[in-house]
Amino acid sequence: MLSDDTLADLAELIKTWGRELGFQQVGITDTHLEAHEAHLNTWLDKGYHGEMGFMDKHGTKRTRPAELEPGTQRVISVRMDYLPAEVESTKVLGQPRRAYVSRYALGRDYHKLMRKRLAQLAKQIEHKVGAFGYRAFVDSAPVMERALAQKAGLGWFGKNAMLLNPKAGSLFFLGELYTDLPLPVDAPFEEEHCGSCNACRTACPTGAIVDDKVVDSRKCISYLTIELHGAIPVEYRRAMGNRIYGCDDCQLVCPFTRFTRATQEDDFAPRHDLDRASLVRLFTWGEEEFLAKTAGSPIRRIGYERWLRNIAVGLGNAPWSEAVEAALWARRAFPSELVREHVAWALEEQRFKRETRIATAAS
Ligand code: B12
Ligand code: SF4
Ligand code: SF4
Repeated sequence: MLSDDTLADLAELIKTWGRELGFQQVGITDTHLEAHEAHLNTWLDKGYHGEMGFMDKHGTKRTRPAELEPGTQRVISVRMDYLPAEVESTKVLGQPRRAYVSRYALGRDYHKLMRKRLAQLAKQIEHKVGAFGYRAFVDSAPVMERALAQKAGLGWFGKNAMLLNPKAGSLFFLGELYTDLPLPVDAPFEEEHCGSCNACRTACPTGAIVDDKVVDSRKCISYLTIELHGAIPVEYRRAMGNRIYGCDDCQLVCPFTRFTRATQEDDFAPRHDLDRASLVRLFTWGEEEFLAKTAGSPIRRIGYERWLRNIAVGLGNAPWSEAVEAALWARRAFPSELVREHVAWALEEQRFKRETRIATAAS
């Protein structure tokens, strides 16, 4: 049994070690998530999780940490900034011939990197107090990451549902170490700084923020481009613009995003010009090239078929050009029906723009 003084000293050390390991903030909380359990159930009952079966298949494990990892008494919550310093500006969003890849997905996958750091943190704790129970999580298990982070004092829930910190915005990942050590807890982050601002809700291209802090995934471009396996509903295709993997709009317009600090992780630096590449160039990648260039990247999980599906939508939304039409034509007989259908839609959009151009020039 560790004394209260030892646990208090350990909590301080954990925060120091966490920062040394590259986490910008570390907080500690208990496992009580009753209010969030009710909120999550309402969200699921409304079907806002869409096809993400993993969100409702674990019963109460998601909201009761000790059911997921027996013996858990506390959660150490961490956050890590991900915006690369050397990134082409987000003006790419306004350049419809280029592809917009969400800023979190430009470099190496964060899951492994953060879990490894959390494991290092656990080893340091073990070195100090001996064997103890723990398990590390980053986005991969039934864990209420934002709720735990808010309770651990890392930030508040913005109207865009993001966990926001007044000094750092929201462009950071969350991770956790569940532990059986009865560490002293931090004060939750109670203040909400959104005030009368509504910029994220107004800016969302598909109206996915259906209420303050509530996102209907089925309308969210992040879900449509990453989680959805089948066809992207036609009603959202134009609104997707050139966003081919994820979406950052509700964060980019947020006044707190100006406080974002560049990541310290070289691994998050953009690979293969993903922060500036043209849609046509990415659409010409063959499957082997796709697999080689997305090795170790979060993009890989959507696979080649959905990669082409997403870019086809972007090409349909691009201004007309011979190069765009030619790239689409080259894939019109692609073996996958999913890809063919999106290519056909995009060709129709391009044809319409070409004919409108000709008609305008003639009048
Ligand atoms: C499912 C999921 C999605 C879904 C649904 C998103 C959503 N808003 O629920 C989709 C695919 C749409 C998505 C998109 C994105 N995601 Co996501 N996603 C998750 C995941 C796996 C679960 C989230 C979840 O539990 N949702 C259910 C809702 C109900 O819970 P919640 O989002 O935590 O919402 C809290 C608030 O709504 C608040 N709240 C609001 N109203 C009320 C009312 C009451 C009464 C109470 C008590 C609470 C409350 O409490 C909720 C918790 O209870 C987490 C990882 C994890 N395991 O937690 C990552 C996570 C939330 N995603 C993340 C990211 C980065 C994104 C994207 C930015 C990616 C991108 N650029 O494309 C977008 C942002 C979209 C957005 N505005 O939310 C990060 C967020 C980091 C941060 N700073 O907040 C996480 C934490 C992953 C990680 N480890 O870093 N995501
Ligand atoms: S990520 Fe994009 S589509 Fe999803 S809620 Fe935010 S702005 Fe809307
Ligand atoms: S854009 Fe405004 S309302 Fe939305 S999360 Fe940021 S501060 Fe809050």
